[in-house]
Amino acid sequence: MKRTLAAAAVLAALMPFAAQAQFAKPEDAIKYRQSSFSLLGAHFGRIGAMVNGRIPYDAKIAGENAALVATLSKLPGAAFPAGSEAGGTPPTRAKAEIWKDTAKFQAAYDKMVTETAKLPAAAGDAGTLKTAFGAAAATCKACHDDFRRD
Ligand code: ASC
Repeated sequence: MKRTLAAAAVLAALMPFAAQAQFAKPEDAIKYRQSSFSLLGAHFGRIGAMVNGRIPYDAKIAGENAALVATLSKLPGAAFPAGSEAGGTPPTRAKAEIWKDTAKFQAAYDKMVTETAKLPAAAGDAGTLKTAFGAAAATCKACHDDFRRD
């Protein structure tokens, strides 16, 4: 058991980009990324509601949601293995461009991770949070425009 764990730790350290190996089937990857985007959107949306005045600003709640967003943003990126594009089941809005221009997709994704990572530090001040939220939302939109079907 101990040896298995040690071997797993070594493998994990050596293969930081092997996360997609966790998906036995394309549909598992699709479900994983859709679930993580759904949670990401839910917590990002709570910050959005605050900075857009739909609910009162609360630094503690903003901070909690920002921390979740910063963590959740890191999840879906590893869940776009080849073969998980649209056309199979479950339905996905992922465009073929993701696999045609992987570098562009990765760069757009990385921008989102970078901007959402700034939210926790920004959450303590309503004005700062609004600016950081806007920058992060722009990275969401950029990726949706290029890589997600309507
Ligand atoms: C959100 C959310 C997104 C982004 C995007 C920004 O609140 O869930 O996906 O903002 O709509 O344009």
